[in-house]
Amino acid sequence: MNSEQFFEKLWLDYVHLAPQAELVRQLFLKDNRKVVNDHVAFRTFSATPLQLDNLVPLIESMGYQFQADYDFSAKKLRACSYIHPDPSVPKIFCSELLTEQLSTKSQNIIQDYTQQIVEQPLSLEVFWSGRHWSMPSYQDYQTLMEESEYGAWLLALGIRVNHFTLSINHLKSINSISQVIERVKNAGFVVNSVGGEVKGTPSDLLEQGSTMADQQAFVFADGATYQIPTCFYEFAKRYPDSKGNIYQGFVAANADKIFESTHAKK
Ligand code: OOG
Ligand code: NI
Repeated sequence: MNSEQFFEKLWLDYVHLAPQAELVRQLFLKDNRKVVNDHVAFRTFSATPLQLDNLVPLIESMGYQFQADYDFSAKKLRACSYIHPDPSVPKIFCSELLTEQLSTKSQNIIQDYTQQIVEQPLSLEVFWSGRHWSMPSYQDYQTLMEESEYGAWLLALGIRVNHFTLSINHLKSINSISQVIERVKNAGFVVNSVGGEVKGTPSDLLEQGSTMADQQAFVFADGATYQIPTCFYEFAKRYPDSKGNIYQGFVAANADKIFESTHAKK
């Protein structure tokens, strides 16, 4: 599978869960020939057959190279980013919930489901495979949510892209992130305002913003249906470093807030 086919599969899975993504893309297709994506992101559970270290060889099999790792100790997450030698191929940001750091109660909930994962050789299809366990009960989802919104999201949604990221650098008619966010808000989408709508500054070499995730109805194990956050769209503008090279990395302080795009709207 080439990277174009890979990202097509990801996009189809993603827009199915977040119809807003196609609408947001259309907002920028009006006056741009195409919308280029900067990166996508995945989430997983540590200490399972789907742990980050087991996904890395698949990412590397597509030609990606390790870029950096990140720690989010308050959220009990770690993450790695990967960059492709072809600059037109989106970067990949992959995080995992450090389940061993959670309370016994949360660990037991996660274990009840992740023990259903069938251990098998992984292929690229894992990145749109969703849950490898039964739909949780709403009570387990909510109990886990109290300690980790990320954990609850992952328990309900499974392994799949949680956002694509529009590259503002590649837009023809708009070049500031605030203009991008205005257009998105004017079209009626809710924007993540954690720490301000724009995360990062030109001196961080990366400015980012995002929508709040779409909500979709899921039938929980107990038969009840609830609307829960699914996936969101991000916007990124990169700046050149002192040598004139456009910064390609991530900024942990920004990422920490972007994670909250799948939190329940307060
Ligand atoms: C990833 C959040 C971080 C970024 O660009 O810094 C991120 C996630 O929500 O899984 O996307
Ligand atoms: Ni992102």
